[in-house]
Amino acid sequence: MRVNKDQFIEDFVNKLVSKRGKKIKEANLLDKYYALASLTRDYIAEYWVNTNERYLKDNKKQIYYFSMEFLIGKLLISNLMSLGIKEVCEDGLKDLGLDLNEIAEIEKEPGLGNGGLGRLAACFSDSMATLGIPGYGVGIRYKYGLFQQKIMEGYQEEFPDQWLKYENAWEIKRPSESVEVKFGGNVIITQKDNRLKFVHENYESILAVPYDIPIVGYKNNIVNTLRLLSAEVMDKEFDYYHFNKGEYTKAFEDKYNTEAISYVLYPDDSYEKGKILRLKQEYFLVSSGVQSIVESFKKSGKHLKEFYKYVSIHINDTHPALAIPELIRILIDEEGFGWDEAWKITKHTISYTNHTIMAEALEKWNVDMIKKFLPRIFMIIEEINERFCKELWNTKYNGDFDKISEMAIIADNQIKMAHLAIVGSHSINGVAKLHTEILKRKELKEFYNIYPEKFNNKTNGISHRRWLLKCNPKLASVISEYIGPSWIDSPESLMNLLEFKKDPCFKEKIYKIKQYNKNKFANMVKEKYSIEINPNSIFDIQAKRIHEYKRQVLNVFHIMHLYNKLLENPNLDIYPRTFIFAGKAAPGYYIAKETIKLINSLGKKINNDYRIKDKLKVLFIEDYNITLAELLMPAADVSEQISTTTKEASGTGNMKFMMNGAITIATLDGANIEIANEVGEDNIIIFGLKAKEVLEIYKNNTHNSIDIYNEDIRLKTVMDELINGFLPVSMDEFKGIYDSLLKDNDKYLVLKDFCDYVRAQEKIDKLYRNKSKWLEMSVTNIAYSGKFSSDKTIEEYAKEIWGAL
Ligand code: B1H
Repeated sequence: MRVNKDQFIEDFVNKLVSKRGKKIKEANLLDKYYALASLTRDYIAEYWVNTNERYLKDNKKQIYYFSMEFLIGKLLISNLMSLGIKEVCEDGLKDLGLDLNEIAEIEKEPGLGNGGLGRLAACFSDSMATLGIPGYGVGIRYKYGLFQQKIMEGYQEEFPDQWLKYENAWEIKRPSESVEVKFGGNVIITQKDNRLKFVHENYESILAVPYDIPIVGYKNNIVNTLRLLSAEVMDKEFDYYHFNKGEYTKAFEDKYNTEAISYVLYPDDSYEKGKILRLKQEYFLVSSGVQSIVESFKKSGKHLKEFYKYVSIHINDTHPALAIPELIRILIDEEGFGWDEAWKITKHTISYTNHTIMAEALEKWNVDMIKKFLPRIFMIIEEINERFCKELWNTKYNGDFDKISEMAIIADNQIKMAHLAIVGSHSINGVAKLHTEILKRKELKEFYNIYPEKFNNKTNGISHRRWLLKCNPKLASVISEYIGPSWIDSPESLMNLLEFKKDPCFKEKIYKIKQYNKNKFANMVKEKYSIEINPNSIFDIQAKRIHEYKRQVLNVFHIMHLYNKLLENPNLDIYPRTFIFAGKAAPGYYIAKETIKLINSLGKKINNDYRIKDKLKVLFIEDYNITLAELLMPAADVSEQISTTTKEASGTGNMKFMMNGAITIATLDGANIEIANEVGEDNIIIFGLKAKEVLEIYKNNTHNSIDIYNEDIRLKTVMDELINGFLPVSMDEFKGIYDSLLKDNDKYLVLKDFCDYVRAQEKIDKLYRNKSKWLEMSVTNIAYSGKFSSDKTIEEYAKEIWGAL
């Protein structure tokens, strides 16, 4: 859009008055933020309306991305950038004596996601808008996002995330587009004109109220919509009968129970929950989403028979998989279709992404629970299951009861959501090549055998606009200076940087920018934690959820080993390193929480040990979120991507670090493999067991952690230090971690990979000393990172899954 500085200043000053009732002099930071955000939304509005109008006219396929999580991050700066008016605003504010960054900082981040899966949904929304794909995000407007993490005495403590405490400047509430979602009750079956009719009775109604957030395409005048749904009571706000009797809690009980559905995001990443409230959340999202889509499709005047030609519904993991029976329900019960046609429409409409193969994360719902809360949906799932099992019997597996019950959607009183999602959709994709191969050859092999055409890979991607252009403006501008700005529209042209990987002048600039970003980070650390870190040390960062399979403990063991070596010989030549950790642990995940305590205990010991002359520092930065990630990625020298091979489906942090010039130390897992293939083995440090070896170990149970413990004295020392009073905690503090590694035979193969990890870390130490070589590696990583832009990923989804480009 176009606005000049004077016009902007006038608009802003007027907005302060109209929106906040204040003149500049009296306005506080919050007033200024809300005035600016509200003005930005006004600027967006025109394009938003036009986009919607065009989508309506265009007759193009509409893509609905259903996800329980959208981790979009702060929006003010990125919206200004997308509108192309960030500089003008910055200048205008400066004239008023104001600082854009200071104002933008006060925005509350919507923490509506746990990690990679939620952030992926946000990057995809960004890419769809920028590519002009008519894409809608559909999610839940949780009143409380992912908990805020505080570290107290080294332990994680959780606090509610009150992101809506004031107001959300970006959203528009649309009560008139609310829909009714029904829970519980019973289904009456009657027969009329030779057809069964299903009538749902005695249900409880909940209103799904939409709030729309604009998703602004990058300088293309397109604004897509993220629709978040909030649960409200249908009509009765409270019960006067109880109120009059003075029973206030009872009077408001229904309201509370209803609204609880959209109160809080479940904080367990990749971990089975099986909670009734979560089931209600999932159906709430899906039912309101599908109903609205069908309604608006009908308004277009087209026949529902053609629904799938104009609508794609993509489900982000199985969490929204009830979209399948819900669409069938609407088509049959409300629109009068027969089963066969409803089934065909549904299957052609829905596509599914699998994000994990870990057994504990595969969703299963108890049959009785679904029967009770979603009686009609249960009947439909039963029907799908019966027909599917019959198909198996009649085609491939006649008489093979074992095979059929293994593949069934309903078995052992449980509904397997992944099976439902595969059977009821036309596409299932994994999120990195290795992950997809494991799905096809192992985890979902039986399904691949019967539906090979449904399986495909779509390696994840990240928005290079947020993860380079926005979070590392200095790097972005030097890149543009050397290769021109075309990379912003076509990120793969970052490859043109390769031409300069040996150019000393360019490399020096890259070095200076890294130092600038490291200093910025060091200043934050000093201010917040009163810890001095050396910006000339290697910043070695592991930022992600705390999980055993991600192996923060392997990182810790290496640090302890270095520390032991320094204690033995304080003059040992170790390049100074600052090890930085960030990440949240699921509140109920004991070992993950202990890992946080372990990192902090080690930090306490090492950071205060004058003997090692500041050669090592260990930091745990609390409350990892998008905003912190935007500060961390640009400051990293080393990116830790050290999951047990085969366990990390893809990873996306790996791509963000690489894009900001960090060198990756990695196992050949998830998308690390594809990163390694791009940059070549000289530009990434690979270690550890290969997928084949890990699968072999798991299959044949050939691994014995006690043997490794006894054979490697370095490892034995470190392990013993967990429980012998070496760390400033009681001796049994880390017994859980210790036992998981020895007694429980180290499921994630930390001990097995330790030796090679130490070797790889030594290589990093050596490489970093060669500044010229290191910078060449760094530039090479940035150059190849364009491959991992979510624009490219989304293009593939659109062409190969949605049929939309
Ligand atoms: C990923 C999840 C996940 N995989 C359940 N699975 C959740 C599962 O609240 N839940 O119930 C939430 C999240 N998240 C991650 O997805 C993978 O571990 C990453 O490897 C991958 O990069 C990311 C995006 O595909």
